[in-house]
Order: sequence, then structure tokens, then C-alpha cells
Amino acid sequence: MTQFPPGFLWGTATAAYQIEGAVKEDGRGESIWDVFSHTPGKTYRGDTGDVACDHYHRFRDDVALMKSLNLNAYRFSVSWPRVIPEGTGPVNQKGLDFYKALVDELIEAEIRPFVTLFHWDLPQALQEKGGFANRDIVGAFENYAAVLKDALGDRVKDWITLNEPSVYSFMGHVLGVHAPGINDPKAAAVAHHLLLAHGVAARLLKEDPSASVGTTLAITAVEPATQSEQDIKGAKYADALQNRVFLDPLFGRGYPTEMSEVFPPVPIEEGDLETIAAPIDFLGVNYYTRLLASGNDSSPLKFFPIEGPGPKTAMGWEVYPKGLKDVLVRIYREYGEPLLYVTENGAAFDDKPPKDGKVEDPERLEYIRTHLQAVAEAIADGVRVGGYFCWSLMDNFEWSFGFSKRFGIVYVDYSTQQRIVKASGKFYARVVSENALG
Ligand code: GCO
Repeated sequence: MTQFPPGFLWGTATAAYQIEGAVKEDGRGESIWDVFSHTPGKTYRGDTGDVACDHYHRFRDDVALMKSLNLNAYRFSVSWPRVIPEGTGPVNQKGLDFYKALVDELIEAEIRPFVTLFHWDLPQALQEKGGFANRDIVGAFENYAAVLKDALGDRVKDWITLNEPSVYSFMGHVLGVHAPGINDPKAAAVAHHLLLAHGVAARLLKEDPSASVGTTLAITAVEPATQSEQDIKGAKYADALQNRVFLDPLFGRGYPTEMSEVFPPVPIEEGDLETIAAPIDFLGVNYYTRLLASGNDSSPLKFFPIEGPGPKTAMGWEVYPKGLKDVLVRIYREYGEPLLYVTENGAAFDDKPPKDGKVEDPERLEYIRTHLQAVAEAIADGVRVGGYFCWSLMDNFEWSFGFSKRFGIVYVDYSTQQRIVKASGKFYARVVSENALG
């Protein structure tokens, strides 16, 4: 039996655009993901988040579902355009009311809300002014944070400013496979403005001394493909560009030098690095897989990823639980021992349709079990990990993959919106109730 510390938080994570649906209801404005998903060819079979899991209408049932799984925390995101339809300007009271009702329902169920302010669904009106490439976004974000603080701050104490700024910057603005679908190496400016937005929002939210404020990064366990000098150098670039571009400035170290070697210069103004390094109470770590890097001086990023030998999920991501322990230990030791939460971890597999009301997903169950073991090992090594949030509560809109990839521990039948707890969900519920891995 591997015991977790008393008070350990057990949750699941979701994001607004991936589950809510109701994109045109109650005054919600348009987001860049509405535009992107409705652009032909951008998502699998043209799937959109128009309905998704219909969580906007079913949130009470979904909270009851979490309760039935014994969960004591829930990480969700607020849709900026639902709350401020144009990004700046008038506030949409009905949008705020939805989140107030959700928070009330969670608290009633003794589930602690962790609120992510920005999980990629930028108001389209702001994108039309340049989005995160335009420095003005920082003021808009601060204002949005203030609106949420006023509306929810009496009951929400755990805030996550951003989700995975790396993915938003690079998949959205260099590769163009996520909204806003731009191919432009100016992504370094986008990354910088995201970090600045984080800094100003963190400072503001922390005016409440009882608030706990952090941000969430996608952290990849980077390893050299071989021990050759070339690959070790490649891994250094991969780590700098994937992880340290965000970790270093957040913890007051400025940007890694590798960044300016491969991207145009970051538009840093005086005081920016101090703003970005505003004190935080925790760091959220999203972990899925490792990156095996092979060095190559002539490739634009100085490395290319090579396929690892382990089993793969339906995303083609290598299952590598040891990497989760490694990244937790590494961040804790190298960045001043911050409190860490695993804010996302989970796997897509091609689940078979329910049979006799059951969904058997042994691979996902094993993925979660081995990754929880890795978390326990990090804790045993002295790392402060405050909680674990499985991605995801239920199958949902997996961005450009639409509904073709299922990450849930709860199965969603999209034709009826029926939810069925998968075997992995039942397993997770047992771990939570015992606060231990059997
Ligand atoms: C992410 C996002 C999630 C994804 C998940 C699986 O962090 O990439 O937070 O929205 O759905 O990671 O790809």
C-alpha cells in the first residue's frame, strides 16, 4: 500500500471549450476556438465545441458524478468570452452566474474549485486586435482577472492564471494547428505577453491573502536520444524551448539563451522580468510523456524528436511514468522548492463502446496507476506535491482531434450525453477513498 499525505487533493481537470457547449447562449461572445473549429479542415471531421459535453446545462449532474467518485478538488477553466464577450468592456452577468452556480455546487459537494483563467479560448474580438501578439492584451487580462476575483473570490481560493502557455504560443502561432491558427515565428512575443499577463493577474489575485495563486505549464521529460555529444546538446535545446522558456522567467531567471538563438528577440521592456516573476504559491505541472531529442544543428530548433521505445497512447505519445517523477523532482530541486500540483495527467485510448453498461479501459487504468506511483515516489523523495488532477473527468473535445480522442475516466456517449464511469474511473475513485495506491 502506497499512502499519500493527509490532505492530498484528488481531482480531475477540464477546460471550458472542451466541455461546456452552449456557445451561443446567455450572451456568450465568440472565441478563437469557435472560429477555428468552424474553419473547414482545421479539426477532425469538422468537429466543434458547439455542444461538446453540454456541461453548461448538465453541470449539476457532473458535480454529482465527481462526488460519486469521491473527488475533493476540481480544476476547470472560465471561458473569457462567456464572462466578457468582447474581451474588454461590458461584463455578461449571465456568464458569471453560471460560474457562480458551478462554484456553489462544488463547495456544497465539498469539492475544492481550482479555477484556470485562460485555457486558450480567447475572445475573438481580442484576436482581431492581435491577440497575445499585441501587448495591450496584458491590461485586458488584468481586467478579466479582476472581474473573476470580484465575482468568485469569496469562495474560490485556488487560481491558475494560464494553461500551458507553450502549447498556446507554439501550436497556435508557429505550427498553426491550434487556434488562432497562425504560422509566424513571432511566437516569442506571444509567449512573453502570456507571461506578463500571468504576472499582473497573479499580483492582483494575491491581494487576497487567503488566495493561493499559480500557473500551469506543460512539462515534458526531455532526454537525449543517445549519450552522444550531439544528442545531449539537442536535448538541451529541447528542454530550453519546451520547459525553460516558461520555467526560468517565472522563477526570476529570465529567458534561456537558447530562445534568442532560434526565435526573433523577445520584446522585453523595463520591469517585465520582475512582473513575470511575481511571487506564486504553487506551480501546476501537466505531464503526459517524454521527449527523446536528437541533436541537429541544421534543424531550425536544433533538435528533432525521435520515437521512444515504450507503448503508445492513441495520441502516439509514449507511456513513460518515470518521466513524471523526474520532472517533479527536477523542478522542485532546481527552482527553489515550490509547492507542486500535477494539474493534468492522463491518456487517450480507443475505448470500445460500452457493453452491458460498462467500459473496460485497462490501458488507461494502468497509465493512471503507474503515474500515481511516480507521484508517490517523488513525494517519498521529499518533493511537496499537493494534489493530482487527472485529465480528464470525461471524454471531451480534444482540440484539433475533435471527439476522436477519448481522455475521460468517464465515457461520454455524444448522441445521448449519457455518462458512464469507466473501469479507470472506478479504480481512481478507490484510490481516492483510500488516499492510497493498493
Ligand atoms: C493540454 C490541455 C488539454 C488537453 C490535454 C490532452 O493541456 O494540452 O490542457 O486541454 O486536452 O492535454 O491533450
